[in-house]
Amino acid sequence: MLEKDIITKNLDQLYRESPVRSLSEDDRVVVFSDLHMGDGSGRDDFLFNADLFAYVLENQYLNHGYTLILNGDVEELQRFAYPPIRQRWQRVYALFDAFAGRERLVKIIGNHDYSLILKSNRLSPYPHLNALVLKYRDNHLFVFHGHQASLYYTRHNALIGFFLRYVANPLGIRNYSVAHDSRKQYQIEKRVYEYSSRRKVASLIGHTHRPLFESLSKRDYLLYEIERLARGFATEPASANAETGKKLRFYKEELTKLNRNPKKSLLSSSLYNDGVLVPCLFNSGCVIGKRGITCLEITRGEIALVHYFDQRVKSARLEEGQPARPMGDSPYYRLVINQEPLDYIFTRIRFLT
Ligand SMILES: [Mn+2]
Repeated sequence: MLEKDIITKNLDQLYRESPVRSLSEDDRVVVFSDLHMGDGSGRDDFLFNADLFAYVLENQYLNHGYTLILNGDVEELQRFAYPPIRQRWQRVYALFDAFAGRERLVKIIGNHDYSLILKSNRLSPYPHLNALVLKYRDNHLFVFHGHQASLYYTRHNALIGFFLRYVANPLGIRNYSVAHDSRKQYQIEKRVYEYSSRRKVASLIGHTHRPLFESLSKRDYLLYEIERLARGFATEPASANAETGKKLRFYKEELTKLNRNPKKSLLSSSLYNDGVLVPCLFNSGCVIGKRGITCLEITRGEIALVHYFDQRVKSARLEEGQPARPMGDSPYYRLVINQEPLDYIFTRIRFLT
């Protein structure tokens, strides 16, 4: 059996066995993944955005009726034991508890916190799912971490865990994971893209730490925007030209920067280069980014990719001329990167596949 076929079979099984929840226009959902919470030491990747994350959970989501979906790799159990994580991040767990107390917490397993789903494991108080299907009208959103699209992770996860905990950790190797291997990242995204497109579902994953909206990476998005802005430049009112020109130059610079990074060269190939783009793949990104946090939001039948950041990256983001909104009196900012109605997305999935 081909590797590709085994993965299709695995994902079909994952899908079949997933609980299904209906999603209405009144429902609000936020999806975060890849927190990689550790023990608070210098080797803990979660530390960098921990305050920002807690602030956002409490002020943007908890008291506004959102269901919190944690889509895998919440605890970094391949490098740390569970008790010190729980001990160090009590404030964050108190927030998870508050969502759970209102029956608005869904915790999905990833490859770095996999042991928590085992029946013998009594460490975590939350139930864990392998995946969740959200049913919106007649359409389906398939929410899972993403490592299931790689035989490498489904077969060797325990071994990788051993390496990270007993070899990489003492040597001070940080964040050794799929997030830093562009070839694996690309393969996983490509497989989930192909699967979702074939099954006519929209998949919401994490795992690769790369935010994706409608199957578009940042590079694809920049190319699209440059095309669109350049096309509009000639026909728009002259008064808008200065602003459009500024954006064009900025996007061009960002693209040049991306292209200059040799590690990213593989990722420059689009996921859909063999045909028309199908907007069936979304990735929430991660909580441990050096440029802040990204997540996926679903409200009023629309899905959005949202970026939260603080003053450490503020100047860079605001220069882009995008409407980042300061959050209350906090040093934090919220920026909706992209937003589309689910109906529009599923119409395209239906007709383009
Ligand atoms: Mn992962």
